[in-house]
Amino acid sequence: MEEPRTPPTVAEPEVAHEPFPPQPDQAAPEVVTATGKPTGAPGTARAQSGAFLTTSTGARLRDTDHSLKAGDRGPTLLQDHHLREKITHFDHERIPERVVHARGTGAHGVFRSYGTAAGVTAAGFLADGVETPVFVRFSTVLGSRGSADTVRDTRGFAVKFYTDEGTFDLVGNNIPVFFIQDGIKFPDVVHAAKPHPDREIPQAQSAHDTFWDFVSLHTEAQHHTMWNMSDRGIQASYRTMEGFGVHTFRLVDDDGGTTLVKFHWKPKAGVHSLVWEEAQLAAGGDPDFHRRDLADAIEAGHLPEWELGIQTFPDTPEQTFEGIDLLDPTKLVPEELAPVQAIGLLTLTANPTNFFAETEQVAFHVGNLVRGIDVTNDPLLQARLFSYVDTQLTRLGGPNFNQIPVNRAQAPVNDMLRDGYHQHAVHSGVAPYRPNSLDGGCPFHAGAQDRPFVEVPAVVEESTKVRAQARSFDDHYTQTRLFYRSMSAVEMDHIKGAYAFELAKCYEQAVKERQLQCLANIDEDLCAAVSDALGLPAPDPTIALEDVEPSAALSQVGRPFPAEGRKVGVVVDSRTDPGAAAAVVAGIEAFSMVPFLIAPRGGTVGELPVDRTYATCRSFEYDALVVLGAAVGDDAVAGLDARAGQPTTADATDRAGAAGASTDPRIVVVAAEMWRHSKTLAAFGDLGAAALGAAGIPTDGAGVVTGAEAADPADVLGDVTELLTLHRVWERFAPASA
Ligand code: HDE
Repeated sequence: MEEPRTPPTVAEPEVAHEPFPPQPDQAAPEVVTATGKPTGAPGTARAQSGAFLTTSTGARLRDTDHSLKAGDRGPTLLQDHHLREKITHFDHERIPERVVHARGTGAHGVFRSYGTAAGVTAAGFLADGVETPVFVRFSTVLGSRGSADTVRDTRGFAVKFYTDEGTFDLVGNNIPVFFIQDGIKFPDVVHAAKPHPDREIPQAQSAHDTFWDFVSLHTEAQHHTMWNMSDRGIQASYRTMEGFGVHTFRLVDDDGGTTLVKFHWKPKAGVHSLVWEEAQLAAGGDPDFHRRDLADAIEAGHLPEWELGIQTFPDTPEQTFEGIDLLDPTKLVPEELAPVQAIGLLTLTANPTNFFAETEQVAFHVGNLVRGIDVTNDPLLQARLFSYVDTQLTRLGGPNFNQIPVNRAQAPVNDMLRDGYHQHAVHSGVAPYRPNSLDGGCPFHAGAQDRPFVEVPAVVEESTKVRAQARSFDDHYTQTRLFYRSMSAVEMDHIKGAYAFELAKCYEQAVKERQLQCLANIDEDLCAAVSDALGLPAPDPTIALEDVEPSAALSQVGRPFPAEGRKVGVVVDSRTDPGAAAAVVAGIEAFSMVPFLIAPRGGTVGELPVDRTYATCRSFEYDALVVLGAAVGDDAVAGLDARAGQPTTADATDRAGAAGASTDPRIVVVAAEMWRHSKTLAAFGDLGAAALGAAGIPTDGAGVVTGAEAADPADVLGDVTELLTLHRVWERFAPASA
């Protein structure tokens, strides 16, 4: 039996006991056998047990700190089997990281179907009210496993539904279109986007020559690249990120009727991004920013939610909708033309118990389909159907990766696949072939009444074997322009800045000029702004620019979203009344947001634990900042904190404790950055206002809220909450494109 968790003690614990159970916010996949049979065992049944250190075969060990030697100063003996086992296992702890999407984070959850798709699909898990356990992995694409979370990149959004009719994986991204139209180019685009092969730089970013060389030569990549250069490339958190299945899929109903669909994930918390400077600061200040945010939110009970939605299209022989080729993965269908219909709710409910066992070893596959959901001929999807199984063979070391706990189906499995490395199933019977008589004919083919997976018969028209693609794939610019023209003025400015930054990081003049030509074919104003920033002439378009109807759904700005779960820093100093600090913290919690108490040094303020000190707080962590006072902390001057800029002039008598003491330079930096990043700021009393003033922030500025009494903070916090529903104080950006 596991021992209940007790708090750590300073002295080394000496009373032997069983391992602690996982933390309350953690879960593990249901314990099923390697062939999907429920065992009824608790989630910890797979964990280690016993109070004593053992070898991997269970022999108890007396000492693991000293190797076996010929005398205490002598050489180590080859016979030390414990040393050799320990070192050998350690030597092989790493497995190859994913060739793309190496950096990721995962969570367990549940998907509850609304039943609204039941008319178009036979999928059992999409029937009304059905609840299905899921595992979700979010990722960046380009960076190595240890790279920073907030780099400019596409994000993966992969969901494994453990349905009782087999596992369905929806392996999507946060951008609804892709770089390339044919999977055969995937190695090429990834080679171009990964670090240069000679020096292996830059890590986890697209701001380099090979990337821009590729996307300017393969102009089908321009649409996806435009999304990358927009705020979508630097999402604020995984919780506030949309997801897309990208390809068109085919839903099949019980009568064999088919509907083409595109899948969408819509975050309940809204769609929000960082600004570029925040992304850069976070990449250094907290490379785990998104990973931490997700895990903290789940632990705090602010469970992230997304609605799954579908856009539906008639399954016509042309497979187009309103002139848009549904098989071209570089095209989206504007929501104004085909609204997204909600079909269920995903809630992330628990963090993994062990990162490697679950998040690292999870293996998604676009071919993990269930009855009622099938693929189309999208040439990108077709290549993926091969790649995802193939890549696991080396990454997870053999063909039995679906027997790893997180990958096990939670439906009965009888697959006739046998043996191979790391076989966990103890197969009974002698006849893994069909038909057989020796095992009584088992396994049997499922009949129509047994709810089998159905490949809908589809006409393959008489055709010629060619290496080619449909002419309808040739327009690379109209939707790129559509996206750009759908942005708000501020978002357009961010896009211009992103292109200017990335291209300025390229060394090759030809690459910059070629990409400017692409921009000329997208939008004149965008091209002019980026050309100007690069000090290059703006080229003329080589094609006629189409008039496009902007799609409001593509912009992230303008719609209010709930403020629940947003993060609010609360700055106090040694003069702050602990009761007032407690009232503000409680008030933030009452608005369902997450307070971070920031004090000059660690410990407690009254009863409240300090979450961040002046030395550890950073602006990018908070959506809003509430200041009660920020007198210079004792350690600020002597340490000449690197964030302080100029050394403060405060002397010892002007430090914390003295009324009217100067403002701590670290809080000045935090507040000034948050002002620059158009975040909400609030101050209580003269001391709070003085601190904002020290950061050059006008207390009557847009998105600045002030109150007299921190002990009665409800009005101020109500205003802060209201402002946070729009995410940023957008009017503080002065858009050049207005
Ligand atoms: Fe992937 N992709 N991909 N991809 N992809 C992988 O599978 C591949 C594509 C996506 O969290 C790999 O297990 C090819 C589109 C996600 O574990 C690999 C092509 C979309 C993840 C692979 C694509 C994706 C992957 C690497 C072009 C969005 C992370 C390791 C034909 C719809 C899943 C692995 C996770 C991972 C191949 C294009 C999404 C090599 C060949 C389009 C979210 O199999």
